Amino acid sequence: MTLRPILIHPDPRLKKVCDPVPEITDAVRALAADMLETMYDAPGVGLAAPQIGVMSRILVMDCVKDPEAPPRPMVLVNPEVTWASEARNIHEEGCLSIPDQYAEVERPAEVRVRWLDLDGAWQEETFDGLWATCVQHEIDHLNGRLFIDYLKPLKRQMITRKMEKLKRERARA
Ligand code: K1U
Ligand code: ZN
Repeated sequence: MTLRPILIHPDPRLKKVCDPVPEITDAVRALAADMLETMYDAPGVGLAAPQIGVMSRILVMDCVKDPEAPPRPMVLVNPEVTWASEARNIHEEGCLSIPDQYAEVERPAEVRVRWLDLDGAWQEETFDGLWATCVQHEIDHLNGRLFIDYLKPLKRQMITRKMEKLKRERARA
């Protein structure tokens, strides 16, 4: 398993729609293992393939909050939202590609999602709470959308400028 560098916004790869995965192969399983390792190391509760520069529809997440509870690493390939609740939820979001910036985003409180697992079998599950927020945030990444795209233009611009400065500083270091 390998830790992969996480792209920082702005980056054109974070704005692109990702390609469906045609087949579950050992390469897909190895990529998923790298993504989980990278997510836990960050640390984060989710990660989408384009955040490590891979333009494929794969996301990983683990939103178990209780440190005493066993982890629940999930890998979702070609995920699709099949149902979204009318009820909405406002949750504070962060993004590993936009470090140290947080904002409230309103989304459906519950979503049903269908995806391919690493055995090539279709799975379907309804998510709520942080799981629902996270899976929607990650599917947005697969469609080239970031949580700051939900914010007012001025706030989005302010965050983008901070990230440009961070990238310049990191490039100099
Ligand atoms: O996609 C990403 O950039 C990961 C992101 C997912 C996410 C977080 C919160 C709401 C929606 C989506 C993160 O994991 S940011 C880091 C974070 O939230 C966290 C880090 C350590 C412990 C708990 C949470
Ligand atoms: Zn993100």
